[in-house]
Amino acid sequence: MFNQLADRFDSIFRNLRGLGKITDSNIQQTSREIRRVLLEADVNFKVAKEFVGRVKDRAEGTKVLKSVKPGEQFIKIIHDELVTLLGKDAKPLELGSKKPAVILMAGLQGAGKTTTCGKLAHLLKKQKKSVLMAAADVYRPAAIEQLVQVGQSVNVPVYEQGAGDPVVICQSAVEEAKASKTDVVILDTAGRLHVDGEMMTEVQEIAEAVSPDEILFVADGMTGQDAVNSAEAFSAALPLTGTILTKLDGDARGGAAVSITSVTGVPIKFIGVSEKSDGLEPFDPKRIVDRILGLGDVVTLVEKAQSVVDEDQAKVLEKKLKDATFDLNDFKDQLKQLKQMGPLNQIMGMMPGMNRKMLKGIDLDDRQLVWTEAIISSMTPSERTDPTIIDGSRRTRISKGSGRSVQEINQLLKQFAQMKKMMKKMGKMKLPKNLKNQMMGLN
Ligand SMILES: Nc1nc2c(ncn2[C@@H]2O[C@H](COP(=O)(O)OP(=O)(O)OP(=O)(O)O)[C@@H](O)[C@H]2O)c(=O)[nH]1
Ligand SMILES: [Mg+2]
Repeated sequence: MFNQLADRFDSIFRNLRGLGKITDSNIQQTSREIRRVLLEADVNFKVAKEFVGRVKDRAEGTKVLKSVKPGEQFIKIIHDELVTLLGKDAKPLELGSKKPAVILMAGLQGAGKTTTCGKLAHLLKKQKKSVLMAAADVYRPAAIEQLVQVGQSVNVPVYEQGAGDPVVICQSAVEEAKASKTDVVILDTAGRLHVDGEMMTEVQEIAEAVSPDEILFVADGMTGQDAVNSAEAFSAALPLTGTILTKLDGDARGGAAVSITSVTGVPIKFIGVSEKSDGLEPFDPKRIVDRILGLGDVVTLVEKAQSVVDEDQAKVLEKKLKDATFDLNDFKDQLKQLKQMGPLNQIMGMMPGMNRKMLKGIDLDDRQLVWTEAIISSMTPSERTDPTIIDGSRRTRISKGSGRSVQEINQLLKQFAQMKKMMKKMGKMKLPKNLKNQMMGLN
């Protein structure tokens, strides 16, 4: 997600970091580059132009400051403006106090409404809320069946009347939820190929009939500017409370995500990042910008780390790191924990200071974790404790024992050395101690 934007900003920032002072000419040059990067990512033309204008104004206005490194100051300006562009603060669902809360989903055909109903239901259930979904897409024969299946996969009931009147179906679903004291009703409506009058009228009628707490516009993030255009049409017809951009796991260039809030004034509340029921992430502008700008999504990483790291084990590890007795046994354990956190590329990419370029040198094939375990298991205890004693003949023996090539064993030993180095480096980073420890899996 946003890989292209991330790579391009990475190179702009590399130039900026070296700047001893900010001059008119480097403001001009950087502005031109940013504009090009945004347009290439399919960001709305007007949005890109205004963005660059604001960055330029601020950069010119802060030329005199001497206390911060000029280049970094410039980077901070770009960072802040991008956060503002994406909506500044995370906007969670607002479900009000009445029961049931009603969520209406609207959007074009194939945008991901039905899938997203299931994802939202899954999320709400995790928050201990009871959920009912209603099948108000009565036009496509398979639509009801699809929602029923989605419901089964997340263990949420589906209200349906077959091919009835969508407005009546929604009203009845809300009544049913009221009777059964259900917390939230999610209404899955029909999509059309293009924004058309009839469809708008129907969804408006539904909105009037059930006065939803949330009217969420679901847009296919892969469609770039089209998503922005249809969002404009929908927000003119309905009092939208939020947007959900789907399919950002694909090769979406990010343009829709960057433009949609400022064009429509409607905040992005969630993004869809997989087809699965847990593939929905709250949209937090600050986090996304940190990801795009390669500053590392520390918060996400910390959360992931927290969910898998065993505390007692971590304490032992902390001591070992302090005493410099961290060895290949611990390395094996660490790799196991990394494996639990998700694909390695993704995890490493979230670490501050670890941009994609740095990762290119390191092989992050997930299968390698299994092989690595095999190699370490073929070592003697003293070899694991002190890998420096592993000479040529020991390497040959380990290779035979593990069924992996000597070259791979060399690579592993190199990787281990790299990891030790990385930990040392992280130890020196200027981050709050508890945060740093969490990133290193220490608490
Ligand atoms: N990769 C990926 N696929 C998604 C995501 N969200 C939805 N999809 C896929 O997009 C396709 C369409 O999704 P639906 O949920 O059926 O879309 P819809 O808006 O309900 O479509 P209609 O009911 O025809 O209007 C399905 O194949 C989904 O699996 C996502 O976040 N990532
Ligand atoms: Mg659908």
